[in-house]
Amino acid sequence: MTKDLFSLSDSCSDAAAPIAIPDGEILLFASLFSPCEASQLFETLRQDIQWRQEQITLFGRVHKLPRLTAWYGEPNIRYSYSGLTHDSLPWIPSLISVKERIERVSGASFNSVLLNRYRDGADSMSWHADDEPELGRNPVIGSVSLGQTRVLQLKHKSDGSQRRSIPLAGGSLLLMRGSLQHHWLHRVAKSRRQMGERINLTYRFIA
Ligand SMILES: O=C(O)CCC(=O)C(=O)O
Ligand SMILES: [Mn+2]
Repeated sequence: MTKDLFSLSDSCSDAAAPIAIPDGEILLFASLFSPCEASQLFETLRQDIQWRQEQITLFGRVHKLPRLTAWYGEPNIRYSYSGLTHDSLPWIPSLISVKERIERVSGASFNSVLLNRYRDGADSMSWHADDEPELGRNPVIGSVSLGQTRVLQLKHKSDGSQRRSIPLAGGSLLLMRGSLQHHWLHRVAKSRRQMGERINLTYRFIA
């Protein structure tokens, strides 16, 4: 009986709920990390990651990116996002632990991670798809959230009636795969509500 209860709670943390969506696949592991693990990880990453305030130039004007970012992974991996190109910083143990956990439940392999730190509700990420050529045709993106719950919004590129909103709580893993990046855009919108800090990690495989 006790053993059954233990295996029940194990399978709970690894339990994935598919989100019904055409033209792509999304799986949500609502609590892949326990509240204790998630809050330890949040503090560790807040301290140990080399967070950067990037700037982008739009129509000749320089803007601060509305969040802090960092890029880690295996050596010699270059990645471009928001018009910025970076070499990865070397893995640190906490990032490797998370990578191994999500590789185990997803069956996918990752060699790099983009980190985003949303300091409050004014920080955001605008509509985009993770469709850079170096990610390959149907990339698997493993998105781990820590801290404040924020809503990931999705909209279909050609069918305006198709929209989804997925609250991403601390400790969750969202897996995006199949043709999703081809057909859908996603964003984290600003919020006027009082919001605490959130860290999101998107693990990727760069060819
Ligand atoms: O913060 C999030 O949940 C989304 C992050 C994201 O879309 C990205 O890093 O490409
Ligand atoms: Mn994205």
